[in-house]
Amino acid sequence: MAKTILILGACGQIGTELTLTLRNLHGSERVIASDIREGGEELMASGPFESLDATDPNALEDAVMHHEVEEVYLMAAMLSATAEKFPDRAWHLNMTSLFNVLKLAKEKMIDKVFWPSSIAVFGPNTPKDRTPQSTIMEPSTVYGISKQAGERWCEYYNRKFGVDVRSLRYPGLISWKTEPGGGTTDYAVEIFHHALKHKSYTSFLSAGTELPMMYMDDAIRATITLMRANPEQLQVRSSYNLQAMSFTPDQLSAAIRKHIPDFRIRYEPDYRQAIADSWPGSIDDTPAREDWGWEPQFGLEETTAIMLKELGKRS
Ligand code: AKB
Repeated sequence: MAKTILILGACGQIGTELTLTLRNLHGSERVIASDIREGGEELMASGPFESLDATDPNALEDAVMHHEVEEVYLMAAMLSATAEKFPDRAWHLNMTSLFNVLKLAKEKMIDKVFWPSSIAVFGPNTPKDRTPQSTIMEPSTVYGISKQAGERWCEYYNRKFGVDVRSLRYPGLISWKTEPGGGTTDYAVEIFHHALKHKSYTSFLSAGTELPMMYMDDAIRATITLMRANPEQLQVRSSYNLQAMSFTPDQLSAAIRKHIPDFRIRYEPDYRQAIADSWPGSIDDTPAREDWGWEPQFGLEETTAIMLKELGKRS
């Protein structure tokens, strides 16, 4: 029987596009989308959906057995800004779901796992420019602490029990199909919606806050390429650094002004500024390039043009 893939958190920003892409590659029936709530129209119409809470070990095991699942993509998570408001819930969701999946993999009920980490694993004492793969990591956010702990557990389960778990440290992700929710990098998506609707945006990060970012197509391609890589190629079993582009709100607004000349941006930094200030401005992703051939395809200009074009069709 051909393999079945289970996506946990399929209705979120990454989960939606990952599910659609995997369904194109493997066929709709082979990719089970699951989440605690239903997703957008395109996703729901594209193939099977199961209501599933990734923190419930019995429900997860039942789904894995029932669908004869071989690969799990665990995309359910509470992101940085929301996690600061609900630390207990964030820790519970981010860690319990990971343990549930790792345990099933340890018991050989699943062959392969993808788990997303983040640039949030780094902290204020980390070198900010071209942050290396291995460096000081003292995350100062609840989300970052959960991602750093998760990375340690992934590596542990791989080395100790041979679990084939693979991971990427995603930067801020920019997409038009599904909006992000609860992240510090969300401004870089919100700004496009506001630019088209109001020709103005009030940024919750200051003008000069540089952060690593990536267009969603690059993120999906990175994820699938990593999952297809020969296991012997993969030296990093915590999580790979990944870089595509870095920019500030000021630079992004200048790129938008090339398409909408009267677009205006104002700055009213809030509690998310401290989170952004604790993260790197750019990432050194040499191990990802050397081990499995990572190379980004979208920069700031291309991303801006696509976002305005695609969102413009809807407004
Ligand atoms: C967030 O802002 O919390 C996420 C992330 C960088 O992991 N987008």
